[in-house]
Amino acid sequence: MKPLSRRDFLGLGLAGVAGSALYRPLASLLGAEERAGRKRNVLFIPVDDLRPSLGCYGTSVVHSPNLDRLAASGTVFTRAYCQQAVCSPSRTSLMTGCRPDTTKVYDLHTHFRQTIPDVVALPEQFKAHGYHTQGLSKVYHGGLDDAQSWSVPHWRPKRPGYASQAGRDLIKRLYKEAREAGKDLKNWRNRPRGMPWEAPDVADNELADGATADQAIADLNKIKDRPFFLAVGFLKPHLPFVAPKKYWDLYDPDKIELADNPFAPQDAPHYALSNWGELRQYYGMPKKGPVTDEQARKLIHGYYACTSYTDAQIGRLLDELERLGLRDNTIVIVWGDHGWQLGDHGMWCKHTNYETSVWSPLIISVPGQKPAKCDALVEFVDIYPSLCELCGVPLPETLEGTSFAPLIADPNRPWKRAAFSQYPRSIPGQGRAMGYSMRTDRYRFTEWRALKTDFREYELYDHQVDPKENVNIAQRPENAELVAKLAQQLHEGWKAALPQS
Ligand SMILES: [Ca+2]
Repeated sequence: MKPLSRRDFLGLGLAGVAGSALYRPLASLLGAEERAGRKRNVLFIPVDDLRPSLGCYGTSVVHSPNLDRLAASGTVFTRAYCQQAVCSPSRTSLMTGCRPDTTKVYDLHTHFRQTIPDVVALPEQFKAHGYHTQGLSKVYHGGLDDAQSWSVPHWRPKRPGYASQAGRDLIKRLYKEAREAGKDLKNWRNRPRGMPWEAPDVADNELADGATADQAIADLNKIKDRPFFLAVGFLKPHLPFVAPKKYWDLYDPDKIELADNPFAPQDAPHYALSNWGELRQYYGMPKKGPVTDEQARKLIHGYYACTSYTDAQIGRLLDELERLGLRDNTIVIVWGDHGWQLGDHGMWCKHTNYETSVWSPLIISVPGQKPAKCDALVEFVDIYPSLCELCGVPLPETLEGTSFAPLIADPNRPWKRAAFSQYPRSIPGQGRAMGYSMRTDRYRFTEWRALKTDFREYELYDHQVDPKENVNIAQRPENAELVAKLAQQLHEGWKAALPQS
């Protein structure tokens, strides 16, 4: 393995000064067109709630041929972590290049323009450096778009959430009942939810993501002759699991396997788990207690069907890039905004610090690169500087991530010592708290820290023997020294975990 020299490391920060000597280590990644001075395009694809259950991540039961073919031409990051496992905090961190303790966006209603108004968001930085930037569907969290990021107004698909008559009738009835009960439906928390799944026999573009792919294809044809940063967000596999029937038919319901650890991790603090209230809001889901095995099987089936539906839409974009002759000058990056519990630890949805919530898919394909799987620890906050570096766009000084471009050239080089995530919680008797979590090569270590008291509690999982995080070993006397060491590393934070020379 080639060590990362101090000079290389400095180069990561300065590489945006395109043409500087420090950019040379990555020249092997540049194609003839870039060397001739043509800017690379970026096709930027966020997928809502996509966990790394994909063929290219070794989950052969899931049909993801298009993401697999993208992976076969690029780098699959097998250990990429989001900074907070819920839509807006994760996306805000990624899009601003700052961590949640800097963005102060820990929830679904705070906009980063309220907390860090002057930050230059990723598309905005590209826009300021000669790119046409355009956003379709969910890029920032719904309702929290950032107009100054885009060269033209953001576009949103207009399709109903349900496509079957029964599904539409149900949601209509639930809204009517809520209105009659005097609920304030302007507050999204009060809005009724319909069925958690549906398999309508409709064309792809009768649902939102198919319509988004149509729009993206039309826009690619309009913008193909100028440098572009096109962000195309897909909504599935976010709940409700509504996908055209043909994607459900890819899976045999009798062969759907349930999680083999439907229990809380042994000796874990009870508040570390989520009560998956997001799923419980849907029609027919239990208000408390577990779902039935039959419901679990249907949920997993629906999640996979929605994954395949989005995979097919991404395939259409890749085909169009090829057809337009853009593939050899366009970086394609796909990321899921966080993981998802599919019954793991008896939980559903995200909202935790466990591996199942923070471990997320990240695939990038850079023209001319050597395809690879990369096991280095990378963070979503690294995406901003990486895309800048790969496109010769300068890096703002506010960024809190590190460009992983060197890993695309050399996937085995030494890299970060840890990846960091966090999640706020209320702890009974202690009030508001933050769980700070760190993934090292071997361990997941989490410190739960009350914000107004001295309360601290720890979780420690040894991935070498317990990759599913089933047993918390933080309280074992023989691990006291290890816990102290990891706590110290956690407190030293991300700056101390950067690649060393
Ligand atoms: Ca999400």
